[in-house]
Formats: sequence, C-alpha cells, structure tokens
Amino acid sequence: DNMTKERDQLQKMCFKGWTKFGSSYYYFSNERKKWTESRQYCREMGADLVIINSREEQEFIKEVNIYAWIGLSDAQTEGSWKWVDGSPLTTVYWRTGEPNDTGKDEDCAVYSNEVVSLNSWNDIPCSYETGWICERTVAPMWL
Ligand SMILES: [Ca+2]
Ligand SMILES: [Ca+2]
Ligand SMILES: [Ca+2]
Repeated sequence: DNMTKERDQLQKMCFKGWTKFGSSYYYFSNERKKWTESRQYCREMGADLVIINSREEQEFIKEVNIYAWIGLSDAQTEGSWKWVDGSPLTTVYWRTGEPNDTGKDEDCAVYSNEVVSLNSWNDIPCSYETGWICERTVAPMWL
C-alpha cells in the first residue's frame, strides 16, 4: 500500500551513499572538511569516523581508494593515539616513518591513497580539509 511505498522510498533515500561491509555501514564523502567537522558530520548521521579494527577493514578501504580522515587522533596527549570510541590501537597501518608529528602540529590521522602498500596512515594537521569516512556498526531503525 501507500505507507509501504513511502517507507521504501524513505529507506532508499536515507541509505543512499552508505555501503555495507562485514557488520558495518560506511559513508565515503565527496566533500572536504577539517577532522572535527568531518566527525560532526558522521555523528549527525548516527555514525562516527571510521575505526579500523581489522586487516579486512583496512583492505576494504584501500579498494575504495580515498584520501580521507579516519577516527584516530593524538590531540589529547601527544603520541598517544586513540580511536574516537576510546578503544585501544590493536593493528596499526602507519606509512613508513609515520606518525612523525611534523611541525609539532600533526594530531589527526588520514587514510592515504598515495601508497601501494597496505600501510597507508599518516598524521597530518587536524585543520587540513580533506575527505572522510563514517562508520556505523548498528543498522539504522528503518532497515
Ligand atoms: Ca570498524
Ligand atoms: Ca601528534
Ligand atoms: Ca605525518
């Protein structure tokens, strides 16, 4: 009936731009924002910046081939990298020589598509404007 049609339409609209991988849903931005603004964007959509928990997830993002913020920062304590949900770093995929805190001003981590290697993370200034990746682990209500 009409209600069902309406709901289906809404579902499609709301879900546009999100990709499912494993048990998570991902949003890859087409715009550029600073790290904090990127995070804000994700949170407004019931998500957060991506947390990379496994090699599979790291590989999945590599296929998308995007230069984008991830949910990792050492803004609170220099050198102490933390995911946005407070979970500890298990597997890390820093580029060779990173994180290097160039100019003592690099506190946010970016997924770089400039390298062939799976080790692709770099720390850069949080005020830099670039793409971002949101992740949510819970399916939205309308699914
Ligand atoms: Ca994850
Ligand atoms: Ca730093
Ligand atoms: Ca760096």
